[in-house]
Amino acid sequence: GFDLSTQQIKALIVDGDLKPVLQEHVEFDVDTPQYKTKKGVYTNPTEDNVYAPVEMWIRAMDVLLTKMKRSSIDFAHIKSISGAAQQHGSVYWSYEAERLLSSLDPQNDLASQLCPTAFANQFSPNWQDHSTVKECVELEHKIGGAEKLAKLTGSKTHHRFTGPQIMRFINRYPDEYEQTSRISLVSSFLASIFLGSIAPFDVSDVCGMNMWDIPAGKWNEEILKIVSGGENEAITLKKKLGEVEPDGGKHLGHIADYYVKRFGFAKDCIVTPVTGDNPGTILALPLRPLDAIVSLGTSTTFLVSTPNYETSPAYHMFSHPTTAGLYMGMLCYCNGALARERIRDEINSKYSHKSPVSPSSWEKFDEFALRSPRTGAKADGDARKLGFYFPLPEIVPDVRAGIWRFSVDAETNVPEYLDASSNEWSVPEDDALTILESQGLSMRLRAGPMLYPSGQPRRVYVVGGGSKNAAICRSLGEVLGPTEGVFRLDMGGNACALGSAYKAYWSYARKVQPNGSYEAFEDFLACKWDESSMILKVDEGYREGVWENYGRLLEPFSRAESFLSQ
Ligand code: XUL
Repeated sequence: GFDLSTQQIKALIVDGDLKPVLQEHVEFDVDTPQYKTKKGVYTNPTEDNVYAPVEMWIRAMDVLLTKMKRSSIDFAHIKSISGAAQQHGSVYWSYEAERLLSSLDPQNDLASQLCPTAFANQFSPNWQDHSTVKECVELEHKIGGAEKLAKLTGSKTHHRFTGPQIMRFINRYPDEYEQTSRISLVSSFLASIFLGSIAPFDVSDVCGMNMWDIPAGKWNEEILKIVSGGENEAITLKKKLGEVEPDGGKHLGHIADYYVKRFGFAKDCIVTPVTGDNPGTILALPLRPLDAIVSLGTSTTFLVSTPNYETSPAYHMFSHPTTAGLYMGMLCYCNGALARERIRDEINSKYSHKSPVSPSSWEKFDEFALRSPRTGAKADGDARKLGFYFPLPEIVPDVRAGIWRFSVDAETNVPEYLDASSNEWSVPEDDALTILESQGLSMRLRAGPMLYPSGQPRRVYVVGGGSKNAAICRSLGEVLGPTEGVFRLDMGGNACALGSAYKAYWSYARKVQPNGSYEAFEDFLACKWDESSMILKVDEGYREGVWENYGRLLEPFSRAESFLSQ
C-alpha cells in the first residue's frame, strides 16, 4: 500500500496475516530537496495558490523503491499493489504520456523519462489551494445552489475540489488544457505510474471532484458543461477525464515491465485502483456501518461508513472505496489540535509559576477537563457553557477566526453570548472541557443524519496525535455516545497506507461467493484481523442520561453557531 500524501510518500507491506512487514517513506522537503518545496508544496499567497511539482512525486517514487529494495523484502513476493493519495489534486497528462508510460526503459529512472514531456502542466493544484473562489460561486449558482450540488455530487463546492480547479485551469491556461490528453487525480496518477498506462478514476476518490453524480453513477453532463464552458467543450472534457472504475478491487492490470526488470517485481503482480487518503483510512480496520473514525491530527476529520446517502452542504459524502451500497461520510475541520493546544498553552503558562510544567504537557489541561462538571453545570438548574474555538477560519461551520463563549439558560435552552469580561466563566480553566465538548457536539450535530436512525455510532475509533489523550477520548465517548465504546487504533500516521495495503490484499485474495459477487472487504478483513493486537478500548462510550443531556445542547449549539456567522 502506497500513500502519496502532501509531505511524503510512504509504502507499507503486509504479509498474509495482515502484519506490516515493511514501512518506508520519503519526505519531499528532506529527500528531494532540489525541488525546494515547503511542507511538500509551493505557495503563491497573492492568488491563494498552493501546488506541487509532479516531477518531485515521480523522483520520490524512484527514491522510495530504491530504499525499499535495500531491505530484506524480495519484491518478487509482492502479489498486489494499491494505494491512497491526497484528495482533489489533479494531474494533466500530455499526448505523449501513454507512449512514454508504456515504453519505460529499466536502465533509467522514472523522472528522467517522464518529465517534463508526459505532462501538459508540470504542477498539480493541492487540496490547500483557495484560488477558485470565483469558479465555486459560478458553479454553485449555475447548478442551482449548494443543497442541489451536494445531493448530486456528495458535496457543495469547495475551493479544493477538482471541478472548480479544472474550471480555473481551462480559463487560465487554455494552451496547456488544449495539450492535455487526460486528467488524473493524484490517486489515479499513482496507479498509472505502476500500471504503465493511464488508469481510470477510483470509485470513491472521484467523489471529491464536484462532477460525479453519485446516485446515477456517471458524470453529470450539466456540471461538465459549466466547468468546460459549453456543450462541445463538455464532450472534450469527458474524454480527457476518461472512465471511473466502479470496483475498488478490480485488477487494473499487471505492474509495468519496467518494475519487473528494474526492481525485480513478479510479472503477475496486480495493480488495483488507488483511492483517496480519507477513503483509504476507513479501510485500516473492518469498519462496520455506523462505526466512525475520528482522526485527531492538525485538522480533525470524522469519517463514517454508512448505508444512507444523506447529503448536506455541511459535510461530504463519497462512494465507499470497496463496498457498493455503502458510503463514506466525512466532516473536515481546520481547527483541531491547534485549537486544543492554544488552551493547553494558556493553562500551562498560567500555572507554570506554581510548579514547573513542560509547555507541551497535557497534564494540567487534562486535570481541568476531567474534573470540571459536564457542560459546566454543577447542578440540574444551572446554566450550561458553550464555547467555540477557531484560531484559524473554520470550514465547518464556515466562519472567521475567533473565540466565542455562551451561557445556555437551563429553562429556556437559549444561548446568551458572554463577552470577555463575564464572571460566569473562568478563562482558561473552564475552556479545557468546553473545547472538547464543543468539538464533539459539532461532530454529533452534523453526523446525526449519517448515523440514521439513532444518531448514535456503534464504535468510535480514534487515530492520530490527540487519540493518546484520556480527557479527549472520554469527552468524545460521552458526547458522541458510541454504544460499544471508544477504541484507539495505534498506527501512527500510517492508517491510510495500511488501509490501502489491506485493499491490495483483498483484491488479490477475495473469493467469489455462490451468488457470483465478491466477498465483501469488511468480511474478508474481519476474518483475518486480530482486534486485540490492533486496537485498545479507551472509553466506555454511551452513558445513560449523559448522552441524552448533551443532546439537549444541540439546538442551542446550532443557534449559537448562527450567531458566529452574523
Ligand atoms: C479531504 C482533504 C484532505 C486531503 C489531505 O477533503 O482535502 O483531507 O485529502 O491529504
